[in-house]
Amino acid sequence: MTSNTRYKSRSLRSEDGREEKEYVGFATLPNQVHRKSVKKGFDFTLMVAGESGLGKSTLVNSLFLTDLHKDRKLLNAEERISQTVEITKHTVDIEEKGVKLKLTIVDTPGFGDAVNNTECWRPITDYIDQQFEQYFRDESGLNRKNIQDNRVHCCLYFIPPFGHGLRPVDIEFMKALQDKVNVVPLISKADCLTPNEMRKLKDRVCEEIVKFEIKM
Ligand SMILES: Nc1nc2c(ncn2[C@@H]2O[C@H](COP(=O)(O)OP(=O)(O)OP(=O)(O)O)[C@@H](O)[C@H]2O)c(=O)[nH]1
Ligand SMILES: [Mg+2]
Repeated sequence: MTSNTRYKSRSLRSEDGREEKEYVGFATLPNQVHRKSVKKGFDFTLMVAGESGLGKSTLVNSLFLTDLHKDRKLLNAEERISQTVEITKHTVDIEEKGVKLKLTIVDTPGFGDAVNNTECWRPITDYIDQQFEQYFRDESGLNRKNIQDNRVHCCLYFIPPFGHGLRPVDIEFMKALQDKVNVVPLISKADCLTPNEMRKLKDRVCEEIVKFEIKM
């Protein structure tokens, strides 16, 4: 096989007028896929989970959805962020250097208010499973071009700052999620701790994650 048959090439005139050779062949497949997905944009879904009152909604609001310093005024007790009672979804379209990203943030109600916290992760794992099922159904359907990918890609798990590491409920919670979604543990309200306390807690949490074989 000569090089001619192996790679067909065609000439393209680039923006600055130079002649550019673009190879046509399967070697360009990665570029084609790349171009196609950049044009279409990406979907990314981030979820927050953990005990009630650890600042999940606050993080969501301050990260993406509200401008902290715009018309800032101190709110009274009722106007402050209220407790989340159901799974809520916010979507924002972000564009950076021509690459579009549809970012979805899923805020979940914290556990810990009930007397019995066994299986408190159930609503969250159910939600994740539902999104998988929805995607599966859409993919098996006729109109596969415009599927919106709502599968949860990443879950931030909030660890309370006042304990001495992970509690049994934290371990169980993360273990229930670990095979469905990428879990990223984070220590909430870290501003309440001194740098020393912070380091100790972090080391402890890392040790326990290894000990209990939690996949991050
Ligand atoms: N010190 C400190 N307080 C915080 C931080 N983030 C949030 N808070 C406060 O913690 C309280 C609870 O915050 P929320 O964001 O409502 O907590 P949540 O995790 O969404 O609670 P649920 O909706 O019940 O699950 C609020 O009074 C916040 O002002 C933080 O990083 N540091
Ligand atoms: Mg909340």
